[in-house]
Amino acid sequence: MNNLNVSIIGVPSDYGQTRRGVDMGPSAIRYAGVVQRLEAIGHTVQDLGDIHVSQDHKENDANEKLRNLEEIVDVSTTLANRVHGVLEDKKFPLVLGGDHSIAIGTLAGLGDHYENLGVIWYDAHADLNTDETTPSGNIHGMPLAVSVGLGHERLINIRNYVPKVKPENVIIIGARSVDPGERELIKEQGIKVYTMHEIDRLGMTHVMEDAIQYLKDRNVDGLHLSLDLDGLDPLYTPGVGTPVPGGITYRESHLAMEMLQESGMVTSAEFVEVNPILDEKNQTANVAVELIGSLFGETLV
Ligand code: B3U
Ligand code: MN
Ligand code: MN
Repeated sequence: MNNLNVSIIGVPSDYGQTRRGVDMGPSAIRYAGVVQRLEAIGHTVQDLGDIHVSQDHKENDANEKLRNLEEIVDVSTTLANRVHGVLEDKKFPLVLGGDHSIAIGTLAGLGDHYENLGVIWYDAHADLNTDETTPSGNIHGMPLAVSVGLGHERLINIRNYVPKVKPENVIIIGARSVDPGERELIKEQGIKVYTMHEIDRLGMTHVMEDAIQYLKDRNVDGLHLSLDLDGLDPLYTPGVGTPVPGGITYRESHLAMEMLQESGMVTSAEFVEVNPILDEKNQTANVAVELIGSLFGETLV
């Protein structure tokens, strides 16, 4: 494969949900050897360190439908500008979370670099809530809605353009916990979803072949992978805030990463929701690094 210049950005933010610990995700993934893993494949890696995230945790949750809105707007703006800078330097952005609310910033940094960005959202959840539909007020349940231009105006306007990605260029893989408002949005916005039903019925090979062909037919000129570790079954990735049983297996996930690698289409990626406090001996961060290996072209023989 082509050797890439990969720039790693850590985002130690847990403001998108209420369980502490996911802010330590970037450290856990580094400790699991992400830099060495990429270098062993032959890539050149620059770790840009973590972006600044205030650790104040003021009790300013007066807005129960959008917890920690101010902090998340701050983190997203900083991250978006950092990601944009990495693309301008012609490097591959690899973002390490943090909870999934950080995708608001990642996608805000990516979207205006491409004419027609595609997104694969690998997740047990659809992350398509808005402040009107959210059952929890947790912004980590909203980043995909925000990125297609739906939700609070402070969130959708990061870097001053809307939307970051067209809904018809988004594919969700692994969904098995979808709220009623999200279901409506999926239909209304024409978002493509492979739930666990399709993965079981068709097999991961078929799902990924279809997904890749769909994005090719749409002529995407960039492809972002947003991988929430809760997309996998909690057997393999127990260290996540909202585990949902009946998930994607370890092997299916490796296959999916390998097929994305083979497609040659992926131009940026993020791995989110690793919570070392809830984890077993850093297992979830280790799986993240193994999947990163497959995504970036590690081969066995
Ligand atoms: N859909 C629910 C739960 C949830 C979303 N993302 C995660 N959990 N990780 C919500 O709160 O929006
Ligand atoms: Mn998610
Ligand atoms: Mn999730």
